[in-house]
Amino acid sequence: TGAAAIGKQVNYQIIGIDPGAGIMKATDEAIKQYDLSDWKLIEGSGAAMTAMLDKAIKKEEPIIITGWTPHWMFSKYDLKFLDDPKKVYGDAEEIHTIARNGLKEDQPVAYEFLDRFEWTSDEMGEIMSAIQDGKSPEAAAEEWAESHSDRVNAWTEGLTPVNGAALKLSYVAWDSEIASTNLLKYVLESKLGYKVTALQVEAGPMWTGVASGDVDAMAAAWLPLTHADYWDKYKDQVEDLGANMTGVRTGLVVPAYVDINSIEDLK
Ligand code: PBE
Repeated sequence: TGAAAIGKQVNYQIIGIDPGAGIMKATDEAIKQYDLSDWKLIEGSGAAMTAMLDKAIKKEEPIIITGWTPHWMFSKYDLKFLDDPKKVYGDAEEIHTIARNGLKEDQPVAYEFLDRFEWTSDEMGEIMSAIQDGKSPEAAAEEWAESHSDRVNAWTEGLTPVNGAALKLSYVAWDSEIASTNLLKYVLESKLGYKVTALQVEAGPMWTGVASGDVDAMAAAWLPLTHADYWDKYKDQVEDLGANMTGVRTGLVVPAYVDINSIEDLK
């Protein structure tokens, strides 16, 4: 392989995910800024993308995907981000927790817990890998919470459980968000007395749900860049509870055996 050959080998296709994901908009922008007009971004889903990645790696074929960390694929496979000298995929991204306006007054216990919640990529990675190894998301979240009670206690300390109040969270079926949302649901239910509905939706409805007040909160806002469009549109109708994780990253990702190192090499 090599810079000149890679386009032909992968049919000038970048394997994307669901169209509402911020990484898809960023990749459209990368195609413009790096002058990659021969290239096509293929829509699909996180699950379809990882299935194609697995297939390519088994055959040692080249593939280019839209990828991000934290993600279990980086522990399962030897992968690399392509350099992004123009910083189209941003720099220091964070995952924020976003609440509906009024949650603080209506559900102060859930609000305080969500406000305190923050963890690390490695911690999220433990839940993601357990799910990848065949555990249900619910069981993986429970097992993590029960074996990290020091962490869970720090988020719930001093909060008085409620008596079965309903709470709605929204999320997208990205592996990272499946892990975080199931953990929040487990802690809210088992430690704080809520009855939680976790609504799996597309990225747009995830944001509009919280903005309209139909949904109480979500923990899947990638900022400042990845979800900048959504943030700009809804920032006055939601409350940002700050980062629940720092040092996250998005970009174009290839198996380590693919012989290019920069998005510029796709030209
Ligand atoms: N992601 C994972 C999302 C945010 C979480 C990077 C695929 C995106 O909107 O691109």
